[in-house]
Amino acid sequence: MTQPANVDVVVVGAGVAGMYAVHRFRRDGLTVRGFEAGADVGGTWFFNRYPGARCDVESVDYSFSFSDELQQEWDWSEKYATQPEILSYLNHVADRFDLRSAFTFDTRVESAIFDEDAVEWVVRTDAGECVRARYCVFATGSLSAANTPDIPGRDRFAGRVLHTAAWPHDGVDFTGMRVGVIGTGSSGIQSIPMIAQQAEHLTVFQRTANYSVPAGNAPMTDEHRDEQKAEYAERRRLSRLSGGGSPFQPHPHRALEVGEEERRRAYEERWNMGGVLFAKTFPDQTSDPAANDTARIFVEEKIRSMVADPVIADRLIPKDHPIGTKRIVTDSGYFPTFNRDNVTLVDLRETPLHEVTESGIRTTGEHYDLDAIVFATGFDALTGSLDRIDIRGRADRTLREHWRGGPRTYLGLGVDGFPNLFLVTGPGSPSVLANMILGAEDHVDWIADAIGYLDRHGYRGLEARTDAVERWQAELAERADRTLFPRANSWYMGANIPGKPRVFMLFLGGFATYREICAQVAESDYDGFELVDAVRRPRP
Ligand code: NA7
Repeated sequence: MTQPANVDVVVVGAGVAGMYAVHRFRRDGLTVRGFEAGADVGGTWFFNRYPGARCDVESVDYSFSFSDELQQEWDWSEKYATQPEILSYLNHVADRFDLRSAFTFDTRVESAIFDEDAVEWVVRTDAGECVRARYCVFATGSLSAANTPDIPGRDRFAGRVLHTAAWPHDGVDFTGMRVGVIGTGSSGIQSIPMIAQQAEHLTVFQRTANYSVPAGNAPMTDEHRDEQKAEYAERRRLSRLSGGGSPFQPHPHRALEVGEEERRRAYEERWNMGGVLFAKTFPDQTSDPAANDTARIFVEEKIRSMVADPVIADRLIPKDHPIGTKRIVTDSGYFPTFNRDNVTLVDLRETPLHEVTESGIRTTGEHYDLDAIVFATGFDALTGSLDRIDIRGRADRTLREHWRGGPRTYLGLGVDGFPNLFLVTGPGSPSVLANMILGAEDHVDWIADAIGYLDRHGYRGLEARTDAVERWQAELAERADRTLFPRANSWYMGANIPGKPRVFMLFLGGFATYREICAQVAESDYDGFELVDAVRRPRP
């Protein structure tokens, strides 16, 4: 079927955000075209198929809330869903709401250029198609532009080279192979135990040790599932009142307001709940260095108890960032993996990476013979996927140029000089610091409501005002400066990509506060946005 070349909205990306965007815009009677580089829906979950890939938010929370029928009919099999299960869920959603018909797959958007006279976005793809739209919504994901570091000799290696974020669809059999994994973020830490079980030998190249908490994963019993489904509405309500978009609140007291025994009990409880939630045991854990230290000491003890060799344990204990200021990884058997005879840990702080050779990796210490190298080296987060598209706003100004000093947004939703362009869960929003599905739903709903408002009032669009962007950027910085987050060389800070401006890119005030701010802006007739009016005079 021929797709229209003129629509109300173009949606870029068919991950969770783009999928919901198509659904919601269509429901509002808007015409939509979607473009997706992958061959099907799923975004992150389509590409990141490495062994052990799993969400670090409980499956029951990391799922769409917009349809209660969908919530009730889908059965999660585990507390934390694996990548294949999440992808089959997203496929189910795509089928159920006929989302694929709006998307053109295997197609990258190459440019999006604002036509000031027509007040339209002109979107061009790598297939040579050109579509005009009143609004352009970038649902391009926070972690979708994979980062492969430029290690000398990278292309010389004769064995297999893999990146966790572009994993082959038919899987990889490491049996009998000597495998090297570079990187110990979530992707490395999740895949290392699985690869170790299969490979003849695994060498882990660690630049920065990372905090990781066992998932405490478990199969979902029928009884537990029924209970969760019966309480879904309440669970969602609590999630929306929380800091992280899941129905959990930190301890009511600050870490040092309680005695040693209570503090230990609280940490133990969170440790047993599993995963990333450990970072929010106490409300001041990532803002007060003394509180942070109590969490650090607790986790260090845990790591030492899991790793037999004290020298290896010491290498695995992070030294250079406060706990929680890089995302705590949710793992399945990571630390005990280093007790295996077929696993070697190479600390790149002691012996830095020197080069990739035809037959392996050479550090300043020695050469490691390898049959496969796995890059688990992360992403050009938050801005990378947008940077790769030629986006031009008023006066032909590129977004790349506009963001040269770091991303600048209003609410993480709009950009000054780029009318009718919306970002979903991008820089300036809580993004990955909160439940990404609920966050994406909120953003899409906010955008759809805004379009509805503009249409009802005869406006042709809206544009973030520069003063509002500056106020928002100042607010992000002030909130970050009250915490320990800027101390870490994290991807939140852009610190993992050489040359990227060092700016804390996210809103740290929590999910509930952020939702409230966005709602207030909408209620105040989009305060901070200029309304573009072809029919009436501009708003004073
Ligand atoms: P991350 O968390 O960015 O981890 C990437 C890892 O790769 C990290 O350990 C990096 O070390 C390491 N890395 C990156 N470049 C190099 C070079 N040049 N040499 C050695 N090691 C390197 O990405 P993930 O994919 O694991 O996880 C991203 C998010 O996805 C995660 O937080 C969850 O939200 C889901 P570094 O720490 O920079 O020293």
